[in-house]
Amino acid sequence: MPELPGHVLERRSVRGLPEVDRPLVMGVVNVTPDSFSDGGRFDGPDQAVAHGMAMLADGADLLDIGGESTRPGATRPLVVEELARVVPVIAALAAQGALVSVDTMRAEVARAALDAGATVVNDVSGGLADPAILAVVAERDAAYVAMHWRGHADTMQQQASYADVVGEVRDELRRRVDAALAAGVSPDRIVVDPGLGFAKTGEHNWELLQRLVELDDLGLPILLGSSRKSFLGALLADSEGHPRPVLDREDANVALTTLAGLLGVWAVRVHEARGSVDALKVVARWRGGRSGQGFGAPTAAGKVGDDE
Ligand code: PMM
Repeated sequence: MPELPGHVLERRSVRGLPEVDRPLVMGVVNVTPDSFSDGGRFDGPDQAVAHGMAMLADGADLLDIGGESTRPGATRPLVVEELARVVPVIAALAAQGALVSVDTMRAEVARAALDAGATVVNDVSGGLADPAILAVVAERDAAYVAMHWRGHADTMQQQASYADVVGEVRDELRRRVDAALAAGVSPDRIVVDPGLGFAKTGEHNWELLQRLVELDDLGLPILLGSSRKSFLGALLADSEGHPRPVLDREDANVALTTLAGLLGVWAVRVHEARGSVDALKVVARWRGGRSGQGFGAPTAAGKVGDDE
């Protein structure tokens, strides 16, 4: 296997979730009228389910269904609204055999989502918004993503202040993991996520990405969510300084998926599966694995195509 300069993350897996020699691809299905990235595009249950199925066909390993926008400044939906958005979509996708994660900070929504067939709880607050969520995860032995978070969308950017962003994110994540363990969540079911863009400036995001290996001290699989975020828009701004529009940041995100694959993260959370799946196939093949092994539909590995 070719060696990369410097350190890379230790290979880790999550009990009960697919174990393959590459990062998993988590496809995002936002069932919200106001998500910053695709708000309103998939807010009907049928469109959301169709979008999820299309991402699975593109090779996504699991689908993350969310009914609350975390866009800076967003207001929170009522619990009943969030339930009405996510539960039918989760039930329909799980019935089709999809592996489903629910993106929620609420215990009540997590419980209903698990009842509807979800197997992962992706909590952007790491248990801070609703500490009762940890007991739900523990009781159901669900997989749990603890993301780094400092406050709800209406105040989070005021909390983007760090002396050492990587050290503080690591220490704050460690406290969230300790809280999850204390609530009875199994250590082999926990994933951590630095929470790019959550109480972080673009500079903070880049520093976290540059020094990601330092989060390996936590001893847990790492999930990364960079897809469509504003730090990519700023990076790709035009000559007048206008950020690249949200739906036009995919190529840069695929580049980040490639880097994440080389570092060896556990999973990437993306709004479009195809480019990231392709990038990870390239990384897996370059590393010496079988091209495309374990992704979606089987491929004719090694087949000579018309253009070769
Ligand atoms: N980002 C968003 C929402 N949920 N979950 C995890 N674990 N990590 C993230 O980076 C993350 C998340 C915000 O983006 P979206 O609402 O457009 O999907």
